Amino acid sequence: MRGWPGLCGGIGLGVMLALTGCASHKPRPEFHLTVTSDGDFLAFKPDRLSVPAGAMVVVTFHHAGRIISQKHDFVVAAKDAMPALLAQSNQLAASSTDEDKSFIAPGDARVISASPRIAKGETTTIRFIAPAPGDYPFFCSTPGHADTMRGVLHVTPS
Ligand SMILES: [Cu+2]
Repeated sequence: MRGWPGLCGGIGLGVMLALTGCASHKPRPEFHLTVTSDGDFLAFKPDRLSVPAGAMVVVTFHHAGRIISQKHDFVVAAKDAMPALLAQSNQLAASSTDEDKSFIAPGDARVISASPRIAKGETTTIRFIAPAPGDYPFFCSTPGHADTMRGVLHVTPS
């Protein structure tokens, strides 16, 4: 359940929070972003995102490939964590034949949020609370993809 910040935020629907409130937290502003793969190219569109610190970020990610058979995911990582995570994803991929398995280990503290791996034509959504201001890498963990399938999440002071 990486990326789900607990029950209050996890319910996540602004409508629900508006109707029911939340006993322990103030509702956070939601910030919706849409990201796609660049068709069959190994790239994200857009590859620069900007969100305010502390916002509930909702990213809808769509695999827009029509030919490519490889899956994509959308992983947001802590600063400077991408090289180690990519090395680990290569190891996990080499030891697994499960096409659906994530190449990101569950509960990895270096990961802010990670989507499931999705096939062409599929769409997935992740939610996470924007961290402290700064630039954070996002990438696809399928081995080799992050050479070009990467971007920067710019978190601004709220
Ligand atoms: Cu990919």
